[in-house]
Amino acid sequence: MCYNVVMDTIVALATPAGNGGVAIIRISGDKSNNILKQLIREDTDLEPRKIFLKNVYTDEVVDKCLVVRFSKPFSYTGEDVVEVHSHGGFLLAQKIIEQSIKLGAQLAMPGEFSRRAFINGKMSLDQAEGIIDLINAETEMQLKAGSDLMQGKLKTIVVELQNQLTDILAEIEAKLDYPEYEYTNQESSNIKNRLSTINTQLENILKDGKQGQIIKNGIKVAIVGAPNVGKSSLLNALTNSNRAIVTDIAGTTRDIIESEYIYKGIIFRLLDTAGIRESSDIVEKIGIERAKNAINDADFIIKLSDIHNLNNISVDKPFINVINKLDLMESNLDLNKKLKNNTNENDTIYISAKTGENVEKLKEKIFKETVKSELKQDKLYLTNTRQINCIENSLEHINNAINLIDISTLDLVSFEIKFAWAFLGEITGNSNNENIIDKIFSKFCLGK
Ligand SMILES: Nc1nc2c(ncn2[C@@H]2O[C@H](COP(=O)(O)OP(=O)(O)OP(=O)(O)O)[C@@H](O)[C@H]2O)c(=O)[nH]1
Ligand SMILES: [Mg+2]
Repeated sequence: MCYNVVMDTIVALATPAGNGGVAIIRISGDKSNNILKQLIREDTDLEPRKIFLKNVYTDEVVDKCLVVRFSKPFSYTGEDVVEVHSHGGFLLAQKIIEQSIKLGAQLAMPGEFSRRAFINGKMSLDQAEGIIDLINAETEMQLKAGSDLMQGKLKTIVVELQNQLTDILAEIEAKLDYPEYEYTNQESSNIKNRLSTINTQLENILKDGKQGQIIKNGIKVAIVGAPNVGKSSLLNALTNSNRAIVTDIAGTTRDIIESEYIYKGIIFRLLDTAGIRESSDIVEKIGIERAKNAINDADFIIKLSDIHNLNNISVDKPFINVINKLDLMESNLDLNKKLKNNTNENDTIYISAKTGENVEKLKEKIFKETVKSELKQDKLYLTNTRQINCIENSLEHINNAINLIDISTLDLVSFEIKFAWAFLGEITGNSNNENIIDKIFSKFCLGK
C-alpha cells in the first residue's frame, strides 16, 4: 500500500457497531474541520480540544451530539481530527458517516487511523502492537504487557541499543576511510566488550520471552485417565461450569472438550478427553485416538486417577498425578489423614471434583509447574513473536560481528553491525519495511 503526501480525509465509527449509549464517529485529515462545520452548519472554527453540544445535520435527520476537534499535530493520528459523539444508534451513526462521506471524507480501512499515527511519528510499530494487545487483552497480565508496549517500554530500550550500535559503527567507519590503518588489540577488544554488553542486554530480554508467550497464549492442559475417574467433572470444577457432560457411564466423553480458566493472570486452556481403555466401540475408539493426540498437543498433563483406576498412561510431557474422589475416602479417617498430608508432596495431589476440595490447590500446583517463576509486575515481558524474532536476528548478527573482529576485515564487521541495527529497527519501524507495517495495521479493527 502506498500513500501520497496529501492523504485523504478518512471517517469511521470508532465505537463497536451496534446500539449503545454513545457512538463515536472519528474523522481524520485536512478536510475534517471543514466537514465538521458543515455537519453543525456553523462558519466559525470551534476551539480545539473542547467539547461542544451541537446539532449535527444529515440530509435525513438531526441529532444533538457532543463534538470535539483536534488540530494537527495534537491528535491521535497527528492530523486534524474531529470526533462526533452521537446517540448510540447504529443507523444514526451510519447516517453521520454517510454525510461525512458526501462532504468529502473516505471510509477508513481497518487500522488506518493508527497507521497514520505511526506514519506521523505519533507512535512506533511496537507501540501500535501494544495497542492491539491492550484491546484484545483477556487477562490482567496481557493488559499489563500491552500497556507496557504502548507506553514505549520496549522502544526506549531498543532505541538506546541502536544508538550504541551507531556509535560503534561510526568509529569503525571512520577507520575504514583509512585502509592503511591497523586496528590495535586494545581497540578491537574495546569494541568486542561493547558488543558483548549489547548482546547480554538482548539475551536478557529474550530470557523473559518464554514467560511472555505464556502470558499471550496461555497454557494447554490435557486431562487424561481411565473412563469414569472424573475427568469431565474436574474440567467443570476447574472452570466452575457445567461445560462437560458427566455421567456414571464409562465412556461418556468422546470428542475433546475445551474450556478455560484464568489463574493469577494466566489462561489455562483445558482439554477434557475420552477415557483411555481398550474399546471395540468405533466412536469411542476415535475418541481415544483424539485423547492421545491431545496429549501431544498439550503443554502439561493432568494424569487423573481414582481409587479404583490408577493412571499408568505414559506421557512424554510435564505432568501431575491427581487422584480424584477424595470425598469417597472421607469415611476412613486414617486414610483420609494420610492422603490429605500427601497433598503437599510434589508428585501427587488428592482432590474431589465433586466437593471442590483441593481444586484450588491443584490450580496453584499447575501454575507453579508451568509458569515456574512468579511473573513480576515491573518486568517487561515480550508477548509478540515478531518482536522476539527481530531480537533473535539482531543478536545473531551481533555475535557474528564479535566473532569476526579478530579474524576478518573491518568492513565485514561493520556489515554485521548494520544488520543487527536494522533488525532492532524493525521492532520500532524505523527501518521502514512496508510489508511488516501493512501486516501490523491489518490486525486493527475498523475505526482504530
Ligand atoms: N464421589 C465422587 N464422584 C465423582 C467425583 N468426580 C466424579 N465423580 C463421579 O464419577 C462419575 C464419572 O464422572 P465423569 O466426570 O463423567 O468421568 P470421566 O472421567 O469424564 O468419564 P468418561 O468421560 O466416561 O471417560 C460420575 O458419576 C461423577 O459424578 C468425585 O470427586 N467424587
Ligand atoms: Mg468425561
